[in-house]
Amino acid sequence: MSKRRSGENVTDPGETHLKVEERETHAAGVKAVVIAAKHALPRAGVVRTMRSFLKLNQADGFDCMSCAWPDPDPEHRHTAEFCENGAKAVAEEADRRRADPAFFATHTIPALDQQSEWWLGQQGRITEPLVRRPGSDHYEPISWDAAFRLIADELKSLSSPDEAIFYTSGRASNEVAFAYQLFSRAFGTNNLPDCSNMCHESTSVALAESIGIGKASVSMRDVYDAELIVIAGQNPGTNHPRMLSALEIAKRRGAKIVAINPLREAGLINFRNPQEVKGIVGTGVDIADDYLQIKLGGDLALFQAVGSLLVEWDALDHDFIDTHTTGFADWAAHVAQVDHELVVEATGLSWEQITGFAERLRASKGTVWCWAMGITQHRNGVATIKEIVNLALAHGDIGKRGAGLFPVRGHSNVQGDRTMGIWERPPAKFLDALQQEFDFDPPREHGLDTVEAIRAMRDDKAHVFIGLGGNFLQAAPDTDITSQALRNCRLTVHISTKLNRSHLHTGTTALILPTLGRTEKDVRGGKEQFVTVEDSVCSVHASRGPLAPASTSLLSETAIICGIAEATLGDKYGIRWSAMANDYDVVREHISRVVAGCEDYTQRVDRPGGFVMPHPPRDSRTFETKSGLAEFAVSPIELLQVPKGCLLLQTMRSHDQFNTTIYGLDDRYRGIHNGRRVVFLHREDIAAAGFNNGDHVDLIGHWDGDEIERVAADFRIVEYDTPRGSAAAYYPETNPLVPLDSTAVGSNTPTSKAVVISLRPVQAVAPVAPGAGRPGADEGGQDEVGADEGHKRFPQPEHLS
Ligand SMILES: Nc1nc2c(c(=O)[nH]1)N[C@H]1C(S)=C(S)[C@@H](COP(=O)(O)OP(=O)(O)OC[C@H]3O[C@@H](n4cnc5c(=O)[nH]c(N)nc54)[C@H](O)[C@@H]3O)O[C@H]1N2
Ligand SMILES: Nc1nc2c(c(=O)[nH]1)N[C@H]1C(S)=C(S)[C@@H](COP(=O)(O)OP(=O)(O)OC[C@H]3O[C@@H](n4cnc5c(=O)[nH]c(N)nc54)[C@H](O)[C@@H]3O)O[C@H]1N2
Ligand code: SF4
Ligand SMILES: [Mo]
Repeated sequence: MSKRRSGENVTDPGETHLKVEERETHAAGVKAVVIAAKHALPRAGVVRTMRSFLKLNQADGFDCMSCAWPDPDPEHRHTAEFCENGAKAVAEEADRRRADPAFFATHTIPALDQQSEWWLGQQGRITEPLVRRPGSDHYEPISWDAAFRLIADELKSLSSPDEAIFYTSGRASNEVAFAYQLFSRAFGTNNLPDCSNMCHESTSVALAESIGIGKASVSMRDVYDAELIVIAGQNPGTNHPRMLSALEIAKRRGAKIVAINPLREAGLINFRNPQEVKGIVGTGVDIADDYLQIKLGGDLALFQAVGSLLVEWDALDHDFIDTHTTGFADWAAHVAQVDHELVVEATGLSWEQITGFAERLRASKGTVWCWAMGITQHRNGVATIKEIVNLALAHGDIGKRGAGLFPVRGHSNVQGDRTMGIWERPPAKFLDALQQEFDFDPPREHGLDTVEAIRAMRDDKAHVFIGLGGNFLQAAPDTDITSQALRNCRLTVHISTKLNRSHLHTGTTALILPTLGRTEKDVRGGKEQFVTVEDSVCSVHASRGPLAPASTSLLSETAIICGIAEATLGDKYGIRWSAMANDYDVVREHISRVVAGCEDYTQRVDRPGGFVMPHPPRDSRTFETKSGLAEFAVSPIELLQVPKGCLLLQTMRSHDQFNTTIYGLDDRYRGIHNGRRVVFLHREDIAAAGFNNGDHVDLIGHWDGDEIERVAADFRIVEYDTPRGSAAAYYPETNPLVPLDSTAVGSNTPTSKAVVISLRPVQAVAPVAPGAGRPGADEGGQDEVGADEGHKRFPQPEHLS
């Protein structure tokens, strides 16, 4: 087996011609439209492209499966109500290419594992259920019935239901999510980890404790009407592109915007709306009025400093504080003690910048707070979000027009999946309702989250892994450990649309169950079915795919889950699995009786625009917390101790990817073309480490919790406008560096935005383990030989915490 390093990835044609240009200072514009068409037409063809684009995000069409940004009201929608990245997501799914059984007969699993993640996705839609039998190095076709029986047999052979893991990625519809959690609990476990554990879990935990519900307290109207919008740790130009249209409206109505981000992201600088003449011929609209280029992980300190000023100036909503909150006095006393020097050191901002931000808050009568992964994926993520809540409470910015908390969710239905019970720590009320409806005792003990599930599989405590969508191996931290964990299983099952690396690091037996996507017509029981989803502002609506399925053998996700459940449980508890599989109204009837806020679900979701879930703080300023009031929280500021010679690395998305799905090799807003293995660094950090712009380096991860040397090999240095000490590179190539045990306090979310690394010259010989993003990731295949060789213990820098 060759020992090619992953930086020399011969399968990505452009990668060897990596080009670094000036970064762009505006987002979207005409280029976005051209690029959307360039992606869609060759993959999906003209007819499928037109047919799908005309139905994308329309009231009678399908919900964009990319991000969870909400749609405008039905009467305010354009004919083209989508963005460049929504178009790329549709094109990726509407792909005319096919990874059929002949493809899998030609390519062995080890050979496929030598290809890049991008290449795997380019092989097209999977058309038939496939099995990898013990000892085989091929996937081969299997019938649906045989696949369901195989899963049932493995599940029934476990000594405890808790030895099974039921993972969910946030694209799953409400219907399948409900059926899946029902199956897991009827089987006997709450082991329902999901992508949320790696994503907005810090938000869910912090908001539940502070305001009694883990969701956004705003509507789109609030965004339009805000006087001030704070956008912290979010890159909407790439990850929620239509948010820019909403910001444009708010700006034209006079809103001010403060961006808090280590990087000057194009979408936060200027936006040219391709749907308006002004956006095509004009200079667009400037987005951020103030841009605070904060150091990684400095937000908690910043928000506490701002809090101290609001208290000092008495810029407070005393009515709101007195009527609706508790803990104000303790918080005010705490922030009054904030150490200015510590704040300046933690944030890298000047006191003037911090005061300027506080003045904007003081002046604003309605502030909307937006945040995403730059806040949640830190050790102090939960505390930071509670600090955002503190500021909103101090200013009475909850349950008021033009104001509120707006965690902008990632996957299009990640929020809905939680509402439907995909949660390893389900609330007792939910389980009570489930018990009432189905007449069985659901397990009450908490299940495993993503990080705990990896440990359980690694340590031989869990033996079956089922993934409802997603790409667990590449999304999870510590790629090598996750690979080992999956390989330890007796059975791994992936319900997927397209090939990804999780299919290639298999248990003893493995299944790929191909499914219909959102773009596709779903006919069951002679009736065209629809599914439902919930967006970031709690709006629930229907989605109907317009295209013919990629293969006649595909089943919908709901049919697959009900099929597995029926094979495993038969008619235990009298749950009518086939009735649910054949008519999703049956699932919705159950939902309407089990999920609070979903009464009369079937009728209400099928109206144009659907309905909005209840949210007590937003609707009536009521707070279902322990105290019955909104709770101020007191959190100490912990300075991240980065050892000398080390940097903090954030792992983020390029403009040409959706999570682990790589659409292409460009990140044009950041000036990167034809490659992904780049590390963005401050000029002085490059020099201090003894390198030059353009040099190639290995990234070495440091974590003193264990003995592994973590390496991501061969990254090109790109000098970039980022604060000193704060580096950036793309996920998932850098996931081998993210330590499994380094997680946010309170939410257990991997700290993907604060990985301690150092740089070293690219080493000529680096024996490698399989797993994308690893040194030689795309090359190791299933060659176990390389797995541990050469992983010498790297001397741990002092004071590493
Ligand atoms: N096209 C596209 N759309 C997507 C996705 C995708 O991959 N592609 N993924 C979807 C998913 S699942 C999610 S969760 C969202 C993710 O959406 P984002 O959260 O926007 O995603 P990231 O690329 O991780 O970007 C994090 C941003 O936070 C900044 N940041 C990092 N650390 C810090 C910090 O310490 N403080 C502050 N203030 N800022 C920081 C980074 O510079 C970057 O701008 O997008 C969703 N939408
Ligand atoms: N280092 C680092 N790691 C991260 C992050 C980070 O910022 N940095 N972000 C984290 C975040 S926010 C998230 S949400 C997770 C994402 O983790 P996941 O949700 O597990 O990963 P995705 O890449 O979104 O999943 C892509 C796969 O989903 C399958 N798929 C696509 N459409 C469908 C469908 O309609 N149905 C089914 N059944 N399958 C489908 C395809 O096979 C595709 O390969 O990653 C996390 N990991
Ligand atoms: S903003 Fe998000 S949901 Fe809307 S079209 Fe773009 S990718 Fe799709
Ligand atoms: Mo996410």
